[in-house]
Amino acid sequence: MSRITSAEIDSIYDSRGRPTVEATIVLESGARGRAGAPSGASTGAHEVAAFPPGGVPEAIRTFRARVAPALLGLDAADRAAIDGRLHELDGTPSFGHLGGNTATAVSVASAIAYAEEIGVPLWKVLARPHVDGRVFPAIVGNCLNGGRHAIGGPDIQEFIAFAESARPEESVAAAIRVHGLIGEELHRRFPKLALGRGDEGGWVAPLGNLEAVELLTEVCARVRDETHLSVHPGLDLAASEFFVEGKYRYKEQTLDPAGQVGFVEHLVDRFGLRYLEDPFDQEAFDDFAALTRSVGGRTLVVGDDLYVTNAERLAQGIEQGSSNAVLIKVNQVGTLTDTLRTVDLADASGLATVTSHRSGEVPEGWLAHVAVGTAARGLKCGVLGGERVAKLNELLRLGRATGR
Ligand code: 2PG
Ligand code: MG
Repeated sequence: MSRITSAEIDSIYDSRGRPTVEATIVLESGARGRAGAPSGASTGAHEVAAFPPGGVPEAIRTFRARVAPALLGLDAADRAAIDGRLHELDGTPSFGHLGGNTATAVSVASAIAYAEEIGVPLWKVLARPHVDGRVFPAIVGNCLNGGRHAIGGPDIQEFIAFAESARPEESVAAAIRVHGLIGEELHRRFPKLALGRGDEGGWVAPLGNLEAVELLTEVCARVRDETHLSVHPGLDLAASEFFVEGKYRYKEQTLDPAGQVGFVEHLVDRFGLRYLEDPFDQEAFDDFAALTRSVGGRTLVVGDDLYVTNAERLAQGIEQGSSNAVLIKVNQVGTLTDTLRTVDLADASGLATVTSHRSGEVPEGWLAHVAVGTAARGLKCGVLGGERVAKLNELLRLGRATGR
């Protein structure tokens, strides 16, 4: 038995310089796992709370007083027992007492410790029954930032290169190439401007929404020609962020929900988008369904704030036909057990899963193992910045381990 002999939590910083937590779990054998939890900016209304009301200090106090003693002696092989204990100790539906980030850090650190103890890579410990670790996700690489992740950029939050290859070396290189060429093009267009990068390492430039999609689309076509890979444009609109009093309020236009459906359909047709995340408000299951009916055969329609990795919300989306894909973020729902339950439901219903980072990240690579262990259709982890590259590099290592 892989008994937990020590459980600790401490404060670290995320890539935005905000405090978060990391957990260290040690087993009887001496095997140890450490994991930090990320934080979002455009958080969904139905996500679990990242921290209790008193923030990281309260999360740490509560952990030391009540959680650590209750984890000692548990078997790290029994994920359900560890994650179940976290829920019991929390006692709220939203990790309001312990904090979802504590739950994520402990859940992941325990899995890492167990993987080390039995001498296998983390992805194998997480692997769903049908997964052999040889299917690699497309890179969902955020190249231009807007919305809450950028100051002075477009309203749309993320302009994404969706790069596919059976070999991660190729898909990662293609996404990085798109990012680099967009930078070159921006320098050419704005020679006097000091360009910046947003929270997720994508460029920030004074572009309108359509100008930005146009630029992304041109560059994806260039990289497609160069590499002969499938490299297509995608967007995360994070539309809940600019849905105010029943209308989608862009700088250039204001649309009612029917207008927004039409606008997004137009974007898919005009730019050949292959990836479309959160094009509507987080409660708009019906509008998602209308869009999935019309363009779902040509593009991934992905629910992020809509589902918040929550199996009950996903079940509603499946019933209504709201999307053909779901974004998977561990700390939206708390534990790996909750996360994998949502993945299993998506798999059973034929929906694609896309494993995702948060805008405030930690420089760790475990997310790549979640993607490979669940045979995710995509890994959304940004393109540049140490905390993003950590995940891409880990994916490369996993690819090399299988000869890809
Ligand atoms: C999103 C994410 C990550 P945040 O909306 O998909 O890109 O942003 O972590 O701020 O919720
Ligand atoms: Mg999103």
